[in-house]
Amino acid sequence: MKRILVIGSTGQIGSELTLLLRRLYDRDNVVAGYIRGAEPRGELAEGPQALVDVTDAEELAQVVRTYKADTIFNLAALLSVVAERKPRLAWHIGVDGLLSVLDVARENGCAVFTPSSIGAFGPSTPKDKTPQDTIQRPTTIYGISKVTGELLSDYYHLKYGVDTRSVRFPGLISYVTPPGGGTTDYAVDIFHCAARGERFCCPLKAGTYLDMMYMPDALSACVSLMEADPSKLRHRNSFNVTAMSFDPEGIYQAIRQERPGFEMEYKIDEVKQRIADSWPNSLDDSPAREEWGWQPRFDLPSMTKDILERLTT
Ligand code: AKB
Repeated sequence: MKRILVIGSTGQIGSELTLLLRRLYDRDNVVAGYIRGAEPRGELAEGPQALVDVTDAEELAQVVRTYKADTIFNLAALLSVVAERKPRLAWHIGVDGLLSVLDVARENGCAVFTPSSIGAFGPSTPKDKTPQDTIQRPTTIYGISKVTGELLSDYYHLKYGVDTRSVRFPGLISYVTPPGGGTTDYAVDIFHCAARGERFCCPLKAGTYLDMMYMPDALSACVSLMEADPSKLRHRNSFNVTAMSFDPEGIYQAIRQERPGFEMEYKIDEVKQRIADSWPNSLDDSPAREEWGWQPRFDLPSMTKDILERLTT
């Protein structure tokens, strides 16, 4: 049975992932790591928890030793829009923090999962069906940190044998946890507006295609990759994964299928638009499908139906 530390357990993917891991590996084997001011609440607080700031290497090493963790889910990061406002902090958390995680993993024999993102690609990357192995010259500090993280994780695997694995997440859509400072957040906000019967003000232009994924599929990607047979993995950091690609008109029409009175207008946010324009329209995730059986369950219509039902009942 694994003994898991989740760093950043109270963030967007962290809280739902921690609860799932506790169901799969027993509550007492999964420690919810949090930073001051973001303490676990509700169901998340009903299990082991530890103050662990990824930028404090001593504290991190202490927590890993105390709980005898053998697997670390390192979810600490600033998302793309916030990172553009705080580039040094984004680098400190995303790169210096990751180095501390990799060092502690090396010393204590831990496996490490650190998500990358579609943000690891840039304007010179092929935009459609972006291949697994291709040009990565991102123009955001978020993307630059993610590419560095991918390289460092592969380096620790090749040089020290640390079992590092990762996926490049697209925009994650959850009806449970609110988004926090990302470019793809509109695809979450739109559902809350639709469920409240309000008109939605979209920050990205029609025709801005981005990869997206419903949270249950994102959680299953984390678990399946960390359970995968290592001898089958030709890649490690990081796998392209996607479930759907749509633009604002596409999600608007999908919601109107369920809520015909729903209305949307556009008010473009220049920062978000610039970031989105530098990212791919759609990823090719066939290596993830071949090497560890990645297979999303939800597409745009089934996700839309599920979210609206859950938000309105
Ligand atoms: C963001 O928009 O910053 C994130 C991402 C795609 O990595 N959701």
